Amino acid sequence: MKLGTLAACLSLALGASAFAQTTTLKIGYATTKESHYGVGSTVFCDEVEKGTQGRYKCQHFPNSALGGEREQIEAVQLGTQDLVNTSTGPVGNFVPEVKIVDIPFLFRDYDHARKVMDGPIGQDILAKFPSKGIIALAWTENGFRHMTNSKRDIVKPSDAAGLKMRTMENKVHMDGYRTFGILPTPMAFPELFGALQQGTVDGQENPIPVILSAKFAQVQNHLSLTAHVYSPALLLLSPRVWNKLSDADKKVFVEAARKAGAAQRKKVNEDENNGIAQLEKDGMKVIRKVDGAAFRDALKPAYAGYAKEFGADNIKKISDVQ
Ligand code: EAX
Repeated sequence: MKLGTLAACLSLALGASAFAQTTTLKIGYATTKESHYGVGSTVFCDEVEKGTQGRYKCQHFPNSALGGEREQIEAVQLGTQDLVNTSTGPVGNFVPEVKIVDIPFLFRDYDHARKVMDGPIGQDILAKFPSKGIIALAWTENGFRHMTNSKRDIVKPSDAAGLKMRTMENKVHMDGYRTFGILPTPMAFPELFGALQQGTVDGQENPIPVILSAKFAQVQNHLSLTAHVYSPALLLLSPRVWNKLSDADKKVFVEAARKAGAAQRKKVNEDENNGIAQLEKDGMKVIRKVDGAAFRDALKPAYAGYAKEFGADNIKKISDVQ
């Protein structure tokens, strides 16, 4: 064997191992590593590491360590952060096509919501991201949102009326919640616990997995299972990373994100099934029988606005999914 050939063989053999670089990706999310976001993110990272033979791995930044969701999305867009597993809360400000899935009482239940996200409507929304400088790998999940507060039981909208409630920085939510009589106060999630503790706001609304992992029972004693809006989530990747991936690696990332979404949804289910009893033990009074019809009824004026903004036919297309 000629020396040159030998060298070529050697570098080929070594190229896959010793000379292969490991890229560490920064992934951020709002809640703990044990929470639904942590579970989904861990599955994503494990699958990517396995599927790229260790060429890519992650460093986790749970508990909003890299900032609020809006800041993290901006960082992903800029490329200073690689990944964020985020609710859609602030996403509509970046990709307006997302806003339609933030409409209150749009989804009947988890089956309906997941079917829409996984079907053509949800997948078409994911396809809108690249033109805004963000890669949406897959839908994950935050869950149906419920109201908590420190003042009183909420059974119907008139009970919620006058309460100062922290909302996400999301106009679709705020427009809807105003019809319940709530005074919406938009705020980034990292500031929320302190605001509840200090009484800057009376209440907030979030899915059970967030209420649990953020330990809101320490600062809120009323929980109403209003399920007034589905809160989808997304695994977003910086184009700076995406554009460097081979086609095979791109497939690995997308497949890993789908598995992450499935695992995250499973954790949401578990928390919905077991978490409410836990919150009761932690001292919350739970209102299970909420007057859903009254909330839907109150929302009607907001729906007129939604129909104007998003098209009544587009909303109907989502409601009609069986
Ligand atoms: O994504 O901001 C919120 O209330 C979100 O639901 C939470 O941070 C998880």
